[in-house]
Amino acid sequence: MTMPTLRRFLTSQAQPALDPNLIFLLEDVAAACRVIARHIRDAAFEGNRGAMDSTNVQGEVQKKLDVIADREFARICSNSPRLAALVSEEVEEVTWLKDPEEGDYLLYYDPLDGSSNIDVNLTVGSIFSICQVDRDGNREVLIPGNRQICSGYAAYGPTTMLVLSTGQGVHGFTSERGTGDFRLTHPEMTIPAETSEFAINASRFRLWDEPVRRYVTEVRAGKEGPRKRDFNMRWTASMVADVHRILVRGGIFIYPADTDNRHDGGKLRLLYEANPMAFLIEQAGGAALDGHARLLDLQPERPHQRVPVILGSKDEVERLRDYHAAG
Ligand code: AHM
Ligand code: MG
Repeated sequence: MTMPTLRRFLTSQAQPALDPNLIFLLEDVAAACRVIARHIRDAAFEGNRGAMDSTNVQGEVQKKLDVIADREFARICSNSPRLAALVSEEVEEVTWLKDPEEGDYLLYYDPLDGSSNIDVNLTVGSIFSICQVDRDGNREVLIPGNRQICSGYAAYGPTTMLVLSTGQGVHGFTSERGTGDFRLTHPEMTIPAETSEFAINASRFRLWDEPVRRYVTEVRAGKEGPRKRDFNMRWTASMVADVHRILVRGGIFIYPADTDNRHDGGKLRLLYEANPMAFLIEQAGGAALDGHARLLDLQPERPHQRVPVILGSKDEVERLRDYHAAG
């Protein structure tokens, strides 16, 4: 069976054809992810386990690998000929590499998502999103997710995978041992509309609003409850791993606003966590909302803005939307 490499896929299978400078940028993102995978694998030998003394822009304790992953993303992708700016979870200010007239693309990324899982050797990932620069020459990065031209993630698990969409479906690539090349192993990933699996940090039950409590109470009641079937629960505390599972076998992922995080807007960040994942989920036939509105239609107000996130199999996401609408 032939499994095209990422380069072959991007250069010959995308219809309409992709801009070569976008392909160069995606190849740089893939290279950064390969390098980050190596840093994660060898962290124990290179003194890179554990936390830094510093906190990041969000006031969160940074792991050494958060800082390394951020540095590698910036170092490798800054070479891309038409990349104008970087927006990273780990960096407060937007990094402008060029004047908007001299670049075409904006790259948003969470260099190492789920970093609480690094030291326990569970799957972590990198998430990225690409938008086009403002044609009027403005230094603007607050662009709604419906204008993303590409998004994806790398999952650093038992295998290193890169899953992406350029608006023509969702495709998964696995890094081959030896060359490290990403090869197309999961073409046309789609999410079934129906599911019996949910993902939420259930320890926060007491903090949730009524619609989320109602939904979770009903699915937990299983066959004997109003849903009349048993549901399974999974929560890895690594959004990449949870979203990857949903792209492979369906499910719903919920990180709602609650009484503890509402003053921040929620937990997950809009530009480099919610939007790229929402783009993938919709491209795979699922739905992605903040409870009421489509995530991709939200107008960002700040680079590090947080939002509630509900995404995955359409029927379940819409059911939870209806519970929110009912109050
Ligand atoms: P991070 O970017 O600081 O790693 O935070 C994002 C992560 C997501 O990967 C995951 O879904 C969530 O935070 C886990 O939250 P919790 O610790 O409440 O389980
Ligand atoms: Mg993150």
